[in-house]
Amino acid sequence: MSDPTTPTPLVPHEGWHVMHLFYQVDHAQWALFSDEEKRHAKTHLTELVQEIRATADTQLLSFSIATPKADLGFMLLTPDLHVANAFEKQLSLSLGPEILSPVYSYLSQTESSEYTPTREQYIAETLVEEKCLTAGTPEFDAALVEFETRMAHYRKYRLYPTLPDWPVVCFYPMSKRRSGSDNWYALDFEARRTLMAGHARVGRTYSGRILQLISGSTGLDEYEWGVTLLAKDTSDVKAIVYEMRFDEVSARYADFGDFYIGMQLPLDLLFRRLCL
Ligand code: 76R
Repeated sequence: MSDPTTPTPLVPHEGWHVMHLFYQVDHAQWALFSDEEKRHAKTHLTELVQEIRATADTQLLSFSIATPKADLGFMLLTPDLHVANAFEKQLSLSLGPEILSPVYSYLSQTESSEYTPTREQYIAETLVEEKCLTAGTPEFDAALVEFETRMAHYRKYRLYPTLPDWPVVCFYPMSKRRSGSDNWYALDFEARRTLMAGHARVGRTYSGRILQLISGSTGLDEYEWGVTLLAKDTSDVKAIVYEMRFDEVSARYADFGDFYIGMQLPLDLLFRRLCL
């Protein structure tokens, strides 16, 4: 028998739900609070954040947003959409009614890529054609083991990432274009795979400087993917987005939404930054 007070979990068959939440602080309402009420509100939000971070398979990044597009941002990753939804409603109300107003939000899911090279492709295209290795040699076998290990790690990261506390968080939504001769969805799989290999080649040159999480949102939100880039230096964000614009996948086929730049901060610093 299902319990009517606890809905059946809405957990994707693979991956997690991802919510990006951006709020503005209503300082006029906040100013009406007594010092005691302000302290109480901040303690309440702090406890809620601790509760969310203590939930299994759940991550919550908190950041201050640069420019008045928004003040405060959260990125929530958790398997069950009911849990994400409950936390999101609680976060919105956490400082008291009318203090945090949502200005932008985005719902997506972690996903594995349909363009990940298969073992057969890697053998034929990389080991044999590119590296001229012969099957059965120790070099060939070592390269294959390295590939399998890297892929296992990669598949796990795309679906179940652990996001680091790198200070810069860049978020923007994007779609692949469907316009006249620039229709990504009218290309056959091999053409898309070749183009995506070029995209990944550019991306890999930012290894160690940019950590990207591409979460899928087709049918879930306005665009088709949420792009989250973590960095230690804003110049790397600027450089990768610029360089990718020249890559055919972005130059011909990408449409973008609004960009948000946040700085991850622990809550006490975040409260001070937001003048709360
Ligand atoms: O994930 C991987 O490392 C495998 C290769 C790869 C895929 C499949 C990859 C690599 N990406 C993939 C998929 Mn990407 N990516 C973006 C953007 O601003 C822009 O122009 C585009 C936004 C950036 C900055 C970026 C960075 N990527 C995708 C998809 C899904 C496409 C689909 O399924 O049709 C999108 C929308 C997308 C967009 N990408 C990388 C990067 C970086 C830095 C890498 C290298 C990661 C690494 O190997 O270290």
